Amino acid sequence: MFSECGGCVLGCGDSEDLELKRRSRKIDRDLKKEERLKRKQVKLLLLGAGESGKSTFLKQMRIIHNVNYDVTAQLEFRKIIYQNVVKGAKVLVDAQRKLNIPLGDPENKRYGDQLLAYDNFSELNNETFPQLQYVVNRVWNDPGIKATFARRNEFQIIDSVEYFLDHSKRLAVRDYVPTLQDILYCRKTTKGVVEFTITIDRVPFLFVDVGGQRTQRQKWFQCFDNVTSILFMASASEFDQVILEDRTTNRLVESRNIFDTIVNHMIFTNISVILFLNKMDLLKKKVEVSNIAKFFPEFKDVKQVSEYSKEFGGEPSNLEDVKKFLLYYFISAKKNSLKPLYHHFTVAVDTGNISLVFKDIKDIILKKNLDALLLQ
Ligand SMILES: Nc1nc2c(ncn2[C@@H]2O[C@H](COP(=O)(O)OP(=O)(O)OP(=O)(O)O)[C@@H](O)[C@H]2O)c(=O)[nH]1
Ligand SMILES: [Mg+2]
Repeated sequence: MFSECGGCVLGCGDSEDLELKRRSRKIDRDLKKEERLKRKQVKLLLLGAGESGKSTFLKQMRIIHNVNYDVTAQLEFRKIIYQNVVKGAKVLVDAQRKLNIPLGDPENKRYGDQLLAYDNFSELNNETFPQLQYVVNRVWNDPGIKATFARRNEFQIIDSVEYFLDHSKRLAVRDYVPTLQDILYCRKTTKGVVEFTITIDRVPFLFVDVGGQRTQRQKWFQCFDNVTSILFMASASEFDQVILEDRTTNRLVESRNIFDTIVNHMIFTNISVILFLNKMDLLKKKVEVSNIAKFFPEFKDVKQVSEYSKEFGGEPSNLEDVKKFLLYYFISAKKNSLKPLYHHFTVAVDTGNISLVFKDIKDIILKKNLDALLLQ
């Protein structure tokens, strides 16, 4: 008798034949399982300009859903945090000199010189940073540097520099381990595409985090398949700043242009878009010192904000008026009035805030996913 595979002719026994069949059935089962999982999977695409808070949002997802950072990751953050602090202090000294702002204490000039000469960033660690902390602190506490910092919209500096410079002493100990808050403030530009899956309510959520800077955006298209929802991050506090890439284009204009492309893109016709007007903590401080109407003259003209029925002629120092304008500014980019657009005002570094916001959007997303599954 020949077995199905004809193996006996070659001298192989029935048991080998059975083993082959068993393996083949297992592969089939695994493939089906993978297929089912893929269909059930929620794919969330994080989009938005550079520094809008996409990676910070993903960090919050890990924190909120208890996907801990291991020791290697924590130590990696430590290194980047040290770089954030020293580079930030160095940018401030450079700007103070270029803007011709006098130092409060002329003695601090030599500390500034020391920082400007420093370029050993790859060597920064828990042994080398403590040696520099005094220099960093002297510089940061100088009134001239504080005056420079107040004009930070005129040059390029990361938003978290204030947080880290205020905490530099705490970071300058040998056994320093970044706290979750430190990790949230840690700034590292995303290059390429980062995928991370978290199982939430027994559903696999695949978060896709991309780099938002101009050179990174050509990589976005490779992630556009099978998207459940788009989480679009816009930094609301950047209305008086220009982008790093060309140092000319207003950051809010850049952000809205990207939003326009995404929200009106054919491929996303049936995809829900959730807009996050992020960095509300920074916007709150910003409206007190910077007049949005100077950068967006239409601020004064906006009389009717969709979703808000009341007449509107804003007050630039009023946070609520500015929020309404920003919402209008983004919503008005959407050409299809029937396409729903959800929005949230967020502080991505605030775990409590993002936890509440995510609870809200999770329901929308899961419902969308269920609808899609039922349609299949
Ligand atoms: N104060 C404050 N800082 C924020 C907020 N959201 C993000 N940040 C900080 O802003 C910086 C940029 O955030 P990222 O999450 O790296 O921005 P991104 O969109 O991933 O940027 P790319 O990777 O370049 O596209 C980080 O230092 C964050 O800590 C916020 O709501 N408030
Ligand atoms: Mg990023």
